[in-house]
Amino acid sequence: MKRGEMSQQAWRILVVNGPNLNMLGLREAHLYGALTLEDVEQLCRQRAEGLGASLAFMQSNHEGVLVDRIQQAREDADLVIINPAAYTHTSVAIRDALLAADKPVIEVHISNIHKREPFRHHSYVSDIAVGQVVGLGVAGYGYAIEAGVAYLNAQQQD
Ligand code: CA2
Repeated sequence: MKRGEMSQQAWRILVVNGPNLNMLGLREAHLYGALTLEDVEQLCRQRAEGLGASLAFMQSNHEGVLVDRIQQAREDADLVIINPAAYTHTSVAIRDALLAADKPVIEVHISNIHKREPFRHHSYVSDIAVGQVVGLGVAGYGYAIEAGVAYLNAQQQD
């Protein structure tokens, strides 16, 4: 039996959040909505649970901490969902960690980065990701979990 199948080991999803996302729901609600990061974690847990997947959820304001956790995904995750926040547009280190982890990646942005300032249009992650969910609010995390599990199930058929 394989991962993701009933009564077998669940797919292991890691959700990574970058700097300042701990402020969700506390400020800038016009851009990022009224839900807190705790609410987002709850949403992700419910969605993952509904799909029979396990979930690890983290946030850090520190690039090295994010790099360390992403590297660990090589051992303890099947899929990485990441909102690198401002590091999206600056961090070769996070890109390299994702490549080193060697797991499928889905990139999430709460706001539509393509509609915002030009410096937000480039992502160091998008060309190494399976796909991107942008501009759909925090619901995008749930969509990413659904799409990620569908992707893993489809890969397993090959
Ligand atoms: O839209 C997204 O999800 C972003 O990744 C959010 C980042 C931004 O730098 C990216 O360009 C797009 C910013 C996260 C900051 O989150 C805050 C939330 C509430 C209050 C202040 C900041």
